Amino acid sequence: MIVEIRLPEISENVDAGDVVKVLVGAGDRVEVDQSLIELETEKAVFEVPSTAAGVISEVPVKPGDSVKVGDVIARVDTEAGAAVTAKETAKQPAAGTKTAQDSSASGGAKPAPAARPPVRPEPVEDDADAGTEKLRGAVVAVAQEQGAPVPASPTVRRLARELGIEIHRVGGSGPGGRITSEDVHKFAKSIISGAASSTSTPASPARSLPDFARFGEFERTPMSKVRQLTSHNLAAAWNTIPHVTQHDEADITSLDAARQRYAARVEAAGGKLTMTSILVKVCASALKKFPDFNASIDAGRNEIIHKRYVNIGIAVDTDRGLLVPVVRDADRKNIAQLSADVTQLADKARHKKIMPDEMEGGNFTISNLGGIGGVGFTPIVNWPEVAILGVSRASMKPVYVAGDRFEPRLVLPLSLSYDHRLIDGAAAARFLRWV
Ligand code: CAO
Repeated sequence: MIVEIRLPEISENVDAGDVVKVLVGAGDRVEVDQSLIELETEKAVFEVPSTAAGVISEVPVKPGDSVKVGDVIARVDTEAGAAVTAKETAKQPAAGTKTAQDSSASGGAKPAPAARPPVRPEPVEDDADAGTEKLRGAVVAVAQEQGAPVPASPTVRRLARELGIEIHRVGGSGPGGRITSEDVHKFAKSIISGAASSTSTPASPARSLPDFARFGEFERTPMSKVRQLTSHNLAAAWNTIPHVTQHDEADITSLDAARQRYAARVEAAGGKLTMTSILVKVCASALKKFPDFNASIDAGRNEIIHKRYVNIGIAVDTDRGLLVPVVRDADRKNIAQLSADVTQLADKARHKKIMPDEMEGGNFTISNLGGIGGVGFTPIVNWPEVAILGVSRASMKPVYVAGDRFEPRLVLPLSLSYDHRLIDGAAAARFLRWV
């Protein structure tokens, strides 16, 4: 039986992407969950897994192709291999089975999300819809991590774009702060009447560039979608959040000795005991003690959202750029579990195995550049979070202890950037002293 693997729903506002790489070819044997293609959307780059096992009979896409939700990205012959463990959904109809999606596709229209569940050709062990949901939540999450998300439908976003309005600036009056067309129109009127400025905070102001050819040779390279989004979101965060960075130092001499003492034990549990994982533990406690750091601002409603869970994002340097996977429930895990989480998440991020939903829902971020070097930096708050801890390289320093004595101590530089709308300088200094 030939099973068509279609691009699952990705997220509310993302319905297409570009194929970056094709990871399988005709004749390859694939298992369920094995990656088929690498896809780049405007939110993230990730691998799309197979939902059926068997032998690839055809891959109708190639790098550079634009694919839409519902498009076939591979055909798998589930009978060509011995053990077949297909887990199919309406999105992968059995041969000869017509689904609502087929009909709409043959009519040239975009498959409607509503067509998702109706046909299950075979009993399923696992739920591929769950995978779809995972992917969908995930990409939304990446957007959130990177500062993009506003609750608005594509139509409302389009309207805002057409009117030249930065949608982040529009307050939502709908349920849960959702932005309606009326909100956008009201905002447009307030601009006309002078009550608000138009596009506000352009992420990348379109200033004309000099003619570089006058000065020497150069080449132009297209920005990847992830880089475009990172650029947009960091600029948006920088332009909308009043940032202050508090610097401090921590004497980690005894802590580092303990780290080395327990390293082997933690390694046996599957993780690497590093300053990052120790800081996740410390910051999880700090976030419980200082709840304003575990919060978000809902500017449209003049409310502060205090979260009762503690999820901490870890900035990971990858060859695709900066990714921020999230350690969940960091306050409920011991140091060995946290070390395993950090090791696994960083590894997945570097090897393109991280799913978008593993990068969503962070409340606070740690960015450790100490493995590379440096004495301090000013990280940008990862909206909608309100604080981020930058960590630089620990070094031996002469520290004054008592009398006329100085001792060589291992000192770790810490830089806490925070959203001054919610956090006052004194609170930041206390938080960092506590850490
Ligand atoms: N001071 C001194 N040494 C440090 C250190 C610090 N602050 N942090 C890490 N190190 C050391 C580690 O102990 C390790 O040493 P050994 O190899 O001798 O064991 C080495 O540097 C490499 O550490 P690591 O990178 O393997 O592990 P980690 O848990 O400390 O860091 C991660 C994990 C994912 C945070 C890191 O690899 C990374 O990607 N950092 C870059 C983050 C980034 O790009 N931030 C900028 C974002 S913009 O704000």
